[in-house]
Amino acid sequence: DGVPVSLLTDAKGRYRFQSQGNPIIQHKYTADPAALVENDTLWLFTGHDYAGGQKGYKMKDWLVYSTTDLKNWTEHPIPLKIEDFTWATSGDAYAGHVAKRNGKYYWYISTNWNGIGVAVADKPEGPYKDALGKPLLTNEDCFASSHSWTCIDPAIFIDKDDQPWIFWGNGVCYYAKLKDNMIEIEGEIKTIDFEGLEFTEAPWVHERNGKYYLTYATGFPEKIAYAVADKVDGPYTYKGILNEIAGNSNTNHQSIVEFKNDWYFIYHNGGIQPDGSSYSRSVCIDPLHYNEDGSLERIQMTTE
Ligand code: FUB
Repeated sequence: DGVPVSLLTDAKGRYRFQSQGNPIIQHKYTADPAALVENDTLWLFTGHDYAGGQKGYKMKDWLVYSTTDLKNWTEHPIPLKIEDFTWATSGDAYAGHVAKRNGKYYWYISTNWNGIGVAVADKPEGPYKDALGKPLLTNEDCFASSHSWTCIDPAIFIDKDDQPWIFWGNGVCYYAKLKDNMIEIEGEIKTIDFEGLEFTEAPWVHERNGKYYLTYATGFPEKIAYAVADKVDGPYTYKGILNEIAGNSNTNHQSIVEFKNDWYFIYHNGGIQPDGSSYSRSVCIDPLHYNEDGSLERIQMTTE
């Protein structure tokens, strides 16, 4: 990546490092975090930006990290590349999200321009294989948008009744049910709409105490806003800004998870000096706090 660090990997190609605070990964540029908590391990799936100086996204593979304490991390061998999707090799490895179901791990990814795909693996660290050989969703499924990069940023939410849902979009927030097999859409594709919604991209849904939180990037440069509902498919009520513009990066892209009884807000900034930027981003983690009424305290971005 042009970052001066020599990677000492073990026999399985894993690299172990200690995070020195935010950004948590300093030897590579990482973006678009999506976390999955399984037992005592937090799995972190990210995009991978090229190193500094470039104008425009250059992202050709995705990365996977694991930790049990948010301090000691393992970087696993590259689990998935844009070229693994034969129908999207000209695209870029935009934001994705991994969900576990029926003992398998499903990685939903954006290819920019070419649609949203899904890859499957037996272990969270992969290796992952294209599950369909074609996109799961294309621009044609995004009936309410007119621009060519609208079919991006998938986020999965599996509800208490075991129903999996997929949210995605740029400019318009789309959602649909997934079938139990996780690789087909069930029924109609719909759009999220509520007063105050100015949706740029990066939807993420989580649930706490029976309330459903839809967080998403708003404006550009992006802030993260949130809305709350009693059901996963709404109606949602806008609640306000959760995270400010993330220093030196036009995009922000959050993931929210509970890990060992605490909640975390995971996002990216352009914080590595001197080359960090909107196109050479770095993943950060800060605590997420709820107020007694279920509203969210604004994120305090830290370097700790
Ligand atoms: O990383 C490429 C794109 O930038 C993502 O798909 C968006 O969410 C934004 O972070």
